[in-house]
Amino acid sequence: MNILVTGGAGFIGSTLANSLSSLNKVVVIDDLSMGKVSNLVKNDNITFIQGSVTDQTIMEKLFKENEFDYIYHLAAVASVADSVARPIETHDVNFNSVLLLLELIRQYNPQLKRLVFASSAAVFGDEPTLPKQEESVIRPLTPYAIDKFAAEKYVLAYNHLYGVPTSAVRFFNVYGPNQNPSSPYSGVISIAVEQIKKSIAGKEVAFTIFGDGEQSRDFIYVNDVVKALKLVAHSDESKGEVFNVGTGNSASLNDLLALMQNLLNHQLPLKYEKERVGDIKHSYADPKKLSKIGFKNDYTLSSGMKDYLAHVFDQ
Ligand code: NAD
Ligand code: UD2
Repeated sequence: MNILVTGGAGFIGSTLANSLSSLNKVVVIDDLSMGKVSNLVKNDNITFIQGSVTDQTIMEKLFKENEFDYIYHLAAVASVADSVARPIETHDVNFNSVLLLLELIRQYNPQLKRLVFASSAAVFGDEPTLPKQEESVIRPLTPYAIDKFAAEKYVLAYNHLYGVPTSAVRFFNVYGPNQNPSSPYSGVISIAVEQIKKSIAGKEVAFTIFGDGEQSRDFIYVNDVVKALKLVAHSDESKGEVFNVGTGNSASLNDLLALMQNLLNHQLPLKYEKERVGDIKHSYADPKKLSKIGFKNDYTLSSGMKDYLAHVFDQ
């Protein structure tokens, strides 16, 4: 199969591209604004193109030169904070690129078997009802969340309007190897692992907890996210549908930090600051719809964390 992974040098994208590359030809396009080529395994099945999904010339050339069987659109500015600071630029990536992609598929890739679009649990915003089902109240609060929801709607509309085979997935809080800890808004687990690594190496660090640490999230391991992406892409019942991708369990930040410190037998110095503006207190998915098409997560937070730490400390 010939597969396109946009944002394929990023955290989730590279994990997906590496997994697909054992049996498929994979084309990765990424502008390396967050991703790294070193995230990708070296093999002849992966073709890397450095470029922006917003660049019409590059994207048109890509579709003139390839007939894709599957497309996973993961390219995005994945930072909520960035979207608040730069709404116009992030709208171009997080929304306009999706519409461009849909039009290119319509024009050049009629044989496509499926486009899977990466949306986010951010679309739910701060409406407190839990667990989150696909039909739960949508209350996007930031340009990132608004763009994700609008893009989701276009992706699914192209299925019932033009017959383009599409699906969308809303990731909850994904963690695992290759997650870039470099930004203060990187995934909390990637930041905590980075800090505990420095602390074990004897560096003077302290992990900052925004609030009391009782905030909870549905942390899903990246290997389970890749499994869900492939399942949604290949399932007949998933066409034109959106799926929440989470474990259905939540853990507080305090539980998470305790788990990490127990697994590494190391105390991580902590400091407390006030809650981040716009932070939601609790979030977790109702995984029913995804389980109905056969999904079952392989990792608990404990086994996922063990696998992640093994990658980090064995490097
Ligand atoms: P990431 O930042 O590692 O991956 C995004 C990739 O897209 C990066 O490699 C980046 O360089 C690339 N990119 C950004 N702008 C681009 C452009 N204009 N052209 C081409 N490439 C571009 O983050 P991730 O966590 O792997 O996110 C992947 C997808 O999943 C994103 O769409 C994100 O919004 C979504 N998502 C992630 C999470 C999570 O918990 N990690 C949660 C919800 C949704
Ligand atoms: C996630 C997504 C965000 C958006 C949001 C929607 C990531 C990285 N973030 O934000 O894009 O989809 O969900 O709900 O995918 N925290 C600390 N200390 C730190 C870092 C974080 O206390 O150093 C807290 C943070 O304030 C929050 C929790 O940890 O309460 C989780 O933070 P996060 O950025 O990993 O994820 P979240 O859910 O806020």
